[in-house]
Amino acid sequence: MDIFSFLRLILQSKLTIMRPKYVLFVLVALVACKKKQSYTDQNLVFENWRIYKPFATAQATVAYGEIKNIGSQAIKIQSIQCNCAKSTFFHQMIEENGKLRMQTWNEILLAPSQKVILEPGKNHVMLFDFAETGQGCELTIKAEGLSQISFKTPVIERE
Ligand SMILES: [Cu+2]
Repeated sequence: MDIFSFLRLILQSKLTIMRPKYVLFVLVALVACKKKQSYTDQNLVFENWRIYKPFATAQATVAYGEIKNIGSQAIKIQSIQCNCAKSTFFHQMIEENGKLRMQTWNEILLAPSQKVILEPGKNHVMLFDFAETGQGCELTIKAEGLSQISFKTPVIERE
């Protein structure tokens, strides 16, 4: 069933009072499903990863996304690399004397079902000497006891 016949079905349904809310809910859900990319490898799920292009004068930039452990054992993530950057680090925002500063996160320990979220203004991936290769950019994650994980990551223009 395509989106339009699905919407028509809802509009023709007898849920008269709920109808506008329901249609809106379905539309929001459809948009959300389309937007969220996901990559799974060896009990790790990577969702919504994206790299931002550096600002014109800068060579350092950031990437954000989520990592979830869907296995039954803890996973220790040891490093992240990017084929489009000379060096890449997980950075944690920590508060010190009332000031926020970045600190390298040497390892991320994820308990079963635990998720780490890297997002603007908070924890992030820092990419130094970023340059696109024309082949696209990939992030590569190393975790203890797992084989290396790589996935293509979209590069987004700054607004
Ligand atoms: Cu940073």
